[in-house]
Amino acid sequence: VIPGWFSEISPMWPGEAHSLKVEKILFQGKSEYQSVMVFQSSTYGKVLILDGVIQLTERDECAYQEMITHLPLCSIPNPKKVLVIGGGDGGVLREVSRHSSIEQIDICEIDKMVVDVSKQFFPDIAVGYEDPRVNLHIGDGVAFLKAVPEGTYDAVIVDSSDPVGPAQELFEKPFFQSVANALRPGGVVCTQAESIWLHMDIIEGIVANCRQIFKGSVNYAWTTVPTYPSGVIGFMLCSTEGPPVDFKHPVNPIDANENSNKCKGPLKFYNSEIHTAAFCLPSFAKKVIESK
Ligand code: AAT
Repeated sequence: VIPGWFSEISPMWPGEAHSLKVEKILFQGKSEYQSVMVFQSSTYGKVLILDGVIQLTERDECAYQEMITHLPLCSIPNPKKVLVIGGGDGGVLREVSRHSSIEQIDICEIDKMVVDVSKQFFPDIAVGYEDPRVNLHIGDGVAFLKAVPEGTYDAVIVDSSDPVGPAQELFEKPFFQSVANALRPGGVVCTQAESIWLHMDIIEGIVANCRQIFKGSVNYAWTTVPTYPSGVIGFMLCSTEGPPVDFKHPVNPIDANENSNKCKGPLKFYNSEIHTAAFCLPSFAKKVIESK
């Protein structure tokens, strides 16, 4: 541990730890579920940490929040009802709200402290809560989904932390089954699905479960996020049986200018070219994911 630096040390990425220089610690707290910290870094803006793991930085959050949101929502025509699991910071809400077809945005975040801390320290991210279409539920995403009537949502976005701690069940088969039930025929899900450099074993398990549960398409995409472990993170994108979804060719493109306004600012990362490119996999990952 280097004095004055934050190092992200975890058994989930043994033998390596990305570090950021700390200018000032702004918040430290302990919720019912996890430890919560916010600090000002020298080069990535403010940083949100849960249980010692980086959830977002102001500088690179766009690469994650825009991709986890627009990969699913630009892949289907006219999305109207969306559910976000996790994502208490509000960044995914900010991105969902760029889509004018959306009528209802439900979010289920387990930890109210994440919501409060985001509103206090990350106004450009928590701006997502200002959209009147948003309904916030504080609770466990697993329980919330079990109670959702069949066929409710066009899209479910699972912006979850890593599978140790409160998010563990969000990576398990029964959870994916509840997601499938909550979606309309031809509805889509996009879940945080870890790094091809670090977690091929976890990804293999997710892909195997999803191929059994989602009878439409099952795809893996990825993006670069410099402050996430190994600098990349992936997404599992699946559709339920029904109108076919070709994730690689977005049918509902989002116009960067049309969707920028004073509060939200323009898209910084996502465009239709990077959408299609995100599904190209390195050979080692392609081999494992396509064989499942
Ligand atoms: N958008 C920032 C990135 C995140 S946040 C993940 C969120 O999921 C956290 O706010 C956490 O409190 C919430 N969460 C965890 N478990 C549950 C649950 N069971 N139900 C609802 N919400 C939950 C993800 C960062 C990825 C980090 C990669 N190393």
